[in-house]
Amino acid sequence: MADVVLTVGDVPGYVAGRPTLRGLVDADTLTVTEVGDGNLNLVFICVDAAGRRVVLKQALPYVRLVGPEWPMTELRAAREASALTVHGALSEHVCRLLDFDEEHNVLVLEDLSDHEVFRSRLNAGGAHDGIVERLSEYVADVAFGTSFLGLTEEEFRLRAAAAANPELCAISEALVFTEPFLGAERNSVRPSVAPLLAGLQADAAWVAAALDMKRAFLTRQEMLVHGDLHTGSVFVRGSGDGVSVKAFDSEFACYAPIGFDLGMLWANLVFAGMRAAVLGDDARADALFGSVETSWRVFAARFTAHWPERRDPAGYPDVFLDGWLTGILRDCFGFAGCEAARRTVGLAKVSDVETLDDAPYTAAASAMLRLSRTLLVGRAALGAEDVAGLCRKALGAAG
Ligand code: SR1
Ligand code: MG
Repeated sequence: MADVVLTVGDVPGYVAGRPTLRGLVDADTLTVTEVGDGNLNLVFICVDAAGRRVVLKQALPYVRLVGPEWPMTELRAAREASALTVHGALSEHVCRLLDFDEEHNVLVLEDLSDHEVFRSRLNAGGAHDGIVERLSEYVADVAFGTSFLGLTEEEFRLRAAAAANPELCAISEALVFTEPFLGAERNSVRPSVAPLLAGLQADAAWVAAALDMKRAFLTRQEMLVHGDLHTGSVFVRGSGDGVSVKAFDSEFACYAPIGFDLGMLWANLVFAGMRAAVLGDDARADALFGSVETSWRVFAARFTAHWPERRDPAGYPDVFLDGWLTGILRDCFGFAGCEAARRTVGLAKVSDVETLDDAPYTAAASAMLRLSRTLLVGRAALGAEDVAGLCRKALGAAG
């Protein structure tokens, strides 16, 4: 069955032939639905007559969003399985991996059908309290646990080398750090935003700052990042104290700067805030803009709580932590600035803004581009408490 791409009809036979899946679901009574709406993979939800459920995710040999003309290694399934295992050991806020079939690049995952995708909830105006906090704890736990101070130095180097993910990182290098800034055929914005984009692409400070973040992404290995921690990569159920939060889709995982995941998340929270703002819900917009400051506060507190666990306490006195956190925050802003631009301009956009009518689209997309410049160029001088005001300023600025 090597090189087989599963279809809905194949799945019961596949499950029946896999001893590791016995007891999870009954292959003879399985109802299978393909639900993959992401950019890369096939995803099957499987339910048996007793109501037991699992999810199968298969990596295709190409990028689904584009088609077979963009081949892509199926090894990404193994890399995702590995990241889910490492992250799952460090945090409860991770989708559980039940089985991995290396031969066919199939992950078997816990079914989270009683959850919803965070972005879908945000677009519908739903609650976000408690979610940003848990995600920020997840990033802090994984950041410290996979860092050079959470592991021995030798283990750190071995883990970083084993997590190399060059093909998927090449997607990020192109789509997150290069194309929005230097221009590419795959870019697009509506005509109302084109002059602003052209002006930015002619702005050497903006372009150079993005390329500096690309250099950081390529050359600085600090933690095993999720690699694509936008609001479409998070399942949520409930809110506040009773919330369940599960990050999924970690096929872009690699060793990269700690600020990468938080920066991605922050930009996507701001996209949701911009949507609320241009639809006239100012209180919701301000709460979402303010969630960036909350995220930093929770992350920094949690990361600091891990500090006493570090290997070699004498070698790294407390003053080191202060400098490390300062650098992480600066990176967060830089990566958020890249994500703000690339999800507005590049191949993989966000429904928060793309589903808007022209007038609100223009306001939100323009604001994200202006904010991108502020975050990237000004990143060394910003504090997390500045972000909400900067979002408002980006919305208010004309032209
Ligand atoms: C070709 S894949 C496009 C994007 O989808 C994923 O979610 C990543 O964000 C990637 O950049
Ligand atoms: Mg994804």
